[in-house]
Amino acid sequence: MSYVDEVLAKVKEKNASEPEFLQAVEEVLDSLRPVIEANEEEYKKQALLERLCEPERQIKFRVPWVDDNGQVQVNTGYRVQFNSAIGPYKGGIRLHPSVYIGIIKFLGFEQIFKNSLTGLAIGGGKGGSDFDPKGKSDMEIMRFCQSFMTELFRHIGADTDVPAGDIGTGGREIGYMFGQYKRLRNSFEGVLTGKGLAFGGSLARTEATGYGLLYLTNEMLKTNGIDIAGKTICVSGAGNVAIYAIQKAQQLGAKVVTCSDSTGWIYDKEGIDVDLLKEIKEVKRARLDAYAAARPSAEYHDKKAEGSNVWDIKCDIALPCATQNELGIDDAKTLVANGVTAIAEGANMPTTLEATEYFQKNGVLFAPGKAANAGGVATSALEMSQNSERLSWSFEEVDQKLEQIMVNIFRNLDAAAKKYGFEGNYVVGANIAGFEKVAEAMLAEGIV
Ligand code: NDP
Ligand code: 2IT
Repeated sequence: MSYVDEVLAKVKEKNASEPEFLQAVEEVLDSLRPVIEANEEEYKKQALLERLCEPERQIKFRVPWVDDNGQVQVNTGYRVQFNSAIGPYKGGIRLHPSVYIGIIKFLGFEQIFKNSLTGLAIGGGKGGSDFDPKGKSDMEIMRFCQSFMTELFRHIGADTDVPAGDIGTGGREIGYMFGQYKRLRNSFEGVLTGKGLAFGGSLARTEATGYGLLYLTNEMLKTNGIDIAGKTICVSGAGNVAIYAIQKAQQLGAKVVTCSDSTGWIYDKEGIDVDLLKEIKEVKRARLDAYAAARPSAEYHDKKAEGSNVWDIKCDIALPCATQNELGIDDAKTLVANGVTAIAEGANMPTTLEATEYFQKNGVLFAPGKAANAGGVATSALEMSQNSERLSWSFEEVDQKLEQIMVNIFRNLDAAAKKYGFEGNYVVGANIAGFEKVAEAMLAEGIV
């Protein structure tokens, strides 16, 4: 049995109840075969892959808080500090009822390679809670965030571990968490990213993941002789990533005709009105049916009632920007039958392994999330740089750096794929390009 298969078998046995983590590990280790085989003896002796798949530290804690009726509620908090070989742990905090250790581990594992791909000095981590922010008042959100930070603060720091946003955690939540951290530590430091502009946040961080997704997609298309202008795009999600992906796609001359949330989706034949979408999602925090009610060109579809989703709409480019495993094999078949030419993942692991393989077999360009959505964490690292030098850069300066980082990521993964004989396989390219620096650092730092 090869070293990769040996480790895969061990990881499966040890983490049998964590399917999302196993899915992420399987994709990465499978891609790494050519690199591992070239160094098999040394990597095996050093147990490099076993160490890579075992988090350096996992923290699980109680988060008690009081709701508006005076009732005490209890949630579970997590922080997985996965790998610090190339920099302090860095990664978001997810607040969603589906959160359990397997979700945080899959996200933390992906983050190791994503952060390495940015070319910046950030290690991999992720955190979260099974808390559901939907329907909660501002004060309930604040009390939850304060209680969450009352435990988390002792494990993080500007040079140790720097959390940020993810599903359910945006500017409001980061503000409350930052305030509580500062109070507990009596220290004003860059311990979180995605902060408000008044207290150390970076211009363009809000837009960064969505904009970065389009910068990388555009570079992938250009490399393959395709012009994004005039193309029809389907986006899923209606959160931070989706909104700014739609905005940048439109700036590049494409037409985005869909978006979705957990209950339903919109088909707008005239193209999504981003200002209206922002008003509904960022200001009113309402459901998407409000979008259709305000826009005659839009149709609202109820996901459960119809069993349909955005992937049923014919498009040239599909950008899944909601959540893991939201695009399965049936969706992939529909998209291919409708002539899709490119997929780029704004979300983390939104495409199942089977669907990914189907796209690749059918010649569809496929940019994996750890490369395509790295603009968010890259700009978080730029926020850390600004905090360290106590300066703020202009929007244009941050945006230009972001674009350059995304173009470099694409060129690096394209080159890595070619170097190992997998030209055009951007999944293999991204995993190898992300792995190389982490492996070099882990070997140089000894058995730790
Ligand atoms: P938001 O919370 O802002 O938005 C998430 C969107 O996805 C919402 O429209 C939400 O609908 C929908 N969604 C969430 N969970 C589910 C679910 N289980 N089923 C169906 N729809 C769902 O999160 P982000 O936009 O920040 O994150 C979206 C994705 O991008 C995630 O995979 C995240 O990990 C990834 N990502 C985020 C980055 C960032 O900087 N924020 C950076 C890199 C990746 P509803 O409102 O109804 O719940
Ligand atoms: O998945 C991700 O890369 C994020 N949620 C952003 C992490 C960060 O530290 O900005």
